[in-house]
Amino acid sequence: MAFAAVCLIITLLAVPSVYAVDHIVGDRSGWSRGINYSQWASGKKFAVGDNLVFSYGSSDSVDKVRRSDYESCTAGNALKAYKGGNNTVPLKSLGSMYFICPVFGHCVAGMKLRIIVKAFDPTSAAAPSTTKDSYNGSGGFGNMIS
Ligand SMILES: [Cu+2]
Repeated sequence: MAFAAVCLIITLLAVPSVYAVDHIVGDRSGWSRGINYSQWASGKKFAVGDNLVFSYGSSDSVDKVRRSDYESCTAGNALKAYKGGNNTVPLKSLGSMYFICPVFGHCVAGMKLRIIVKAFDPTSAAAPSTTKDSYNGSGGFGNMIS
């Protein structure tokens, strides 16, 4: 009984790391001008334990900033500055995070990103709907479990 409880706890603790996601900012386009990062972020779920991965060229960088600096594209007050072309930013806490490229003119050209980090949700992460859907057309197995 106690052993089963320990196993359950270990499983629950292990789940978030298994499903932690590396979000490649901009996907194949990376961190660059002319991309709508609001649109990129809008279809995604950002959870505590995930990472943001910024990939960019030598003329760019990444600043984590306050909301007001994100909205006004004001560089120079970075909460944290990332350089080098490849940065992994762990999402450690709930709430909004704001990033801009501090190079003059780049933020207004689109290099600004806001994400909202939410609590890890095992039901959404562990049950990709496409897997479930694929059973539905093959003999009603999907109907039995739903
Ligand atoms: Cu830039």
